[in-house]
Amino acid sequence: MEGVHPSTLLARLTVEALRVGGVRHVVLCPGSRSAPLAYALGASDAVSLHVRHDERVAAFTAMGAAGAVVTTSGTAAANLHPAVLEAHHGRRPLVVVTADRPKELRGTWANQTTELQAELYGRAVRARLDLADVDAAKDPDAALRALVEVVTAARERCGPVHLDLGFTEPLLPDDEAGELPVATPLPTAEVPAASGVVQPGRRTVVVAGDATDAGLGAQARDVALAAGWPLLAEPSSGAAGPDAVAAYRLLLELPELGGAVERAVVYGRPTLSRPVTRMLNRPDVELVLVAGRSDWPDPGRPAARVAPLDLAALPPAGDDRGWARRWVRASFAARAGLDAALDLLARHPELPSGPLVARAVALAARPGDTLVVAASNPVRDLDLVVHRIPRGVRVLANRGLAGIDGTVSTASGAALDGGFGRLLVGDVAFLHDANALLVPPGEARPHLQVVVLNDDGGGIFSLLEQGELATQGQSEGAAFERLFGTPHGVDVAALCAAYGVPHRRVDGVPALVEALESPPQKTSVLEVRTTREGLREVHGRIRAAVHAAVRDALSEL
Ligand SMILES: Cc1ncc(C[n+]2csc(CCOP(=O)(O)OP(=O)(O)O)c2C)c(N)n1
Ligand SMILES: [Mg+2]
Repeated sequence: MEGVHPSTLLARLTVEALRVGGVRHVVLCPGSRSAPLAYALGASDAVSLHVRHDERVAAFTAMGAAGAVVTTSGTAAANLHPAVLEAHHGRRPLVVVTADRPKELRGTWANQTTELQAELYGRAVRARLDLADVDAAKDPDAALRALVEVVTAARERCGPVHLDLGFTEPLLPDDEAGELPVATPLPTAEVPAASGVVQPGRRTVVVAGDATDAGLGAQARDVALAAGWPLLAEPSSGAAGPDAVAAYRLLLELPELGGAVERAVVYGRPTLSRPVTRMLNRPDVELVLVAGRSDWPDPGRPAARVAPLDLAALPPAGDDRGWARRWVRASFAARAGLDAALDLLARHPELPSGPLVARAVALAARPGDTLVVAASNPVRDLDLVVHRIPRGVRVLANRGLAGIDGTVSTASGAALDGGFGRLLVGDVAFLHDANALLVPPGEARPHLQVVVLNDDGGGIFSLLEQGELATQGQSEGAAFERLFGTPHGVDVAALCAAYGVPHRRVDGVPALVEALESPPQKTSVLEVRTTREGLREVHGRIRAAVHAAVRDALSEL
């Protein structure tokens, strides 16, 4: 590319590397130093381009789309950090491209430049490249290979990667055409096909935790069904659906079910409930971890084995028919007990309605939909009714660090492919990321229905130790409200109006169901008002109803 300015050349090489590295969606924020990238992306058909103002939003949007985010230098790069950390811990591919000054201008007080940028994300990134345009211009083929290697690492190693690109002025487009090197995809590393032989004769449960690799969830379900083992599936495991045990976290509390487990075969990373964590930490429970890729994080205690399980090596179904029958019965009874408790709740609109809303959202999902669920109560409410999610629904949750930031952005990124997406989110998490609704008028707004469960604050704390303490006296209660409950009184309708996003408020289950059945085109908000008052009691009632139904059913065995 004789004659092309180095900054234009590096920008074009970067777009080529994104294309060949499998990136389909690029989210760009405006900036001057990143202008060469903006021009190159705007002129390319190789990727679809989305523009956002807010870098934190852009990064989570890119993560939701398994794509790339492109920003200018300085604090813009720092605003990507939450998504980088989530992608690291949640094992989601994310390509971060930050524009920088050439190396000689860093650390010289040049405007909007920090010498920390190239290594800003530390060990959170799987691979990184600090490349100046003048160096890329000397050997474009080598530069392209280096770029492709880093971009490809995002997918292959399931995590974030960082390209910090030093651009020299002028930061303007250069119409000079020229031969651009073309990259060929790197060969993908094979997942080693190890097989784990699981000895028969132990009371086993299959735990399917959060997994971004949907194949892992499908494997968990197949293994559970083939062996006749109960499937304890978190919503974002890829194994949600009618095969999963209903209200499993409540069943684990019972000695004849959870107490009798001798072995857990764990897929993905379970994070949602204390009964699961407690079971996995029991020294008498043998732990078999099934890793889709080699570097799944340590569960916190030594596992007996870490291996992709070979289906053929499983004990024959019915290895312990009594065990399987016990769980099947329990799950049926739990479904009925749970439904009865939720139906009763529906008749009391003055009580917290989270689990009821979660059931309606689960039932409204259709195969092919994407359902994103926020941290805090929403994901735990959905976990309770995981068996109500139809098979074939893609369920995502930011469980890497379980942050309440970036959730609306993640969901809108996940819906960028054109399919229908729905997000179930609490009010605080929604407000935290309200800027995800800030989409420039010319940009495509994804088909996303945001269901905000508005209990005016952080309901989850009522269910934790802090909430228990708050029940003990008036002053404890007042302190709790200020420090943890954090009511805000925000007018969600007015907020949505400011962003130009359609808002609708529904009261009661029939109106909710109707609104879920006919989501408007593009992005919309459906607000369900509820209360935090009585949350502990509601969960107590659900637990009691499920336990009673299950005990009853098991006593007949
Ligand atoms: C970025 C971040 N800050 C703080 C927290 C701690 N936190 C967990 S849940 C929660 C409250 C969430 O409230 P809301 O979204 O309304 O859901 P609810 O608990 O009411 O169901 C907070 C602040 C977090 N997880 N992530
Ligand atoms: Mg709330």
